[in-house]
Amino acid sequence: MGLWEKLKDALKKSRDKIVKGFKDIFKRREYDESFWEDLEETLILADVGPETSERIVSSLRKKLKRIKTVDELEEAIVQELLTLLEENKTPEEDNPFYPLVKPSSKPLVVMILGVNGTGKTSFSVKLAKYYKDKGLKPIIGACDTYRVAAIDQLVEWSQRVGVEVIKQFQGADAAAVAYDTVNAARSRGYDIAILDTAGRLHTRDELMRELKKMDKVLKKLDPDYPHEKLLVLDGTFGLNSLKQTRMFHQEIGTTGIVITKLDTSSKAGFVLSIRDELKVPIKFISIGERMTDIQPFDPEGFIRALLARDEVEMRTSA
Ligand SMILES: Nc1nc2c(ncn2[C@@H]2O[C@H](COP(=O)(O)OP(=O)(O)OP(=O)(O)O)[C@@H](O)[C@H]2O)c(=O)[nH]1
Ligand SMILES: [Mg+2]
Repeated sequence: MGLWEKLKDALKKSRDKIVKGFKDIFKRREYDESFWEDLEETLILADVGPETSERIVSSLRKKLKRIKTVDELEEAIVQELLTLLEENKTPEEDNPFYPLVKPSSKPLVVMILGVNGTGKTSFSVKLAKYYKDKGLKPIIGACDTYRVAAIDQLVEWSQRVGVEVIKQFQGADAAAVAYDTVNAARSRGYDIAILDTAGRLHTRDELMRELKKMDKVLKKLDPDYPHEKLLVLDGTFGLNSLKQTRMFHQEIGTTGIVITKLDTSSKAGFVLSIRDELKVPIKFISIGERMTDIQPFDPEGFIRALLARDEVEMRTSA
């Protein structure tokens, strides 16, 4: 299966929800008030969020005078949604780390953040495998020292894809593990250091303190560290992720978003709101449990896969 088929397959649940509403809308002959209401409702039902949905609809209304056919309408919707996801449209040819930034010197230091269970550890390993397959040398730091099983789980998954892990004992200082990992990466010529962090400590404040400390300790090695702070969001939560997103964004800062579990989510529409809300680019999506199930986020592919109507449906509705 190619990337496009895999993506289309993964977004099936979300697509079913959104396309059902669109099918009725596309049959309309008149763009009257109820048409716009139904379009807005379809977007809201697909978890796009009320504010973003309203913005999309009001912008489309202004442009509609020029739309004559259903195909034109559909294309206008695609274009409208794309403007919301403007960032990282074209791969940068000279950046082997794309869609992450290219560091001025090796290694690229990446902190993986997010609340518990969103998929941070599996994403860390998937990311390492992704770059390893591209010929780069990744190393992972086991900075979730809080849970007993966390280190073992990371080590086991990493062994499966042949990536080295830097670890200490359970209860060790997470910032010290981060420091060790990046130091090892520097002295041994690794291209990318991925730091898997805890999603939960005794309290939320403690978690934020730990992550801030890690950030500070890394900056002592190099003020540019960490180059990326990727916030991992569970795609099955949909709009409910917004609150935690804001919290991490305000307290720690984020350079990019990762959305996981899109294969089991029916709420992929929330991706549009997240981008609209935070103005932070979505960099990767995860669409399955296998270690190869990640893709750099491609806005156009994503929108088209989300809205794709089957050939048969297109013919019968025409
Ligand atoms: N279907 C599916 N499952 C996923 C995906 N990403 C992660 N998972 C599963 O989600 C569960 C939690 O993943 P972890 O990587 O352990 O999440 P975490 O954020 O590290 O969790 P904590 O360390 O407890 O905070 C695991 O069973 C993963 O296999 C995905 O894209 N699709
Ligand atoms: Mg974990």
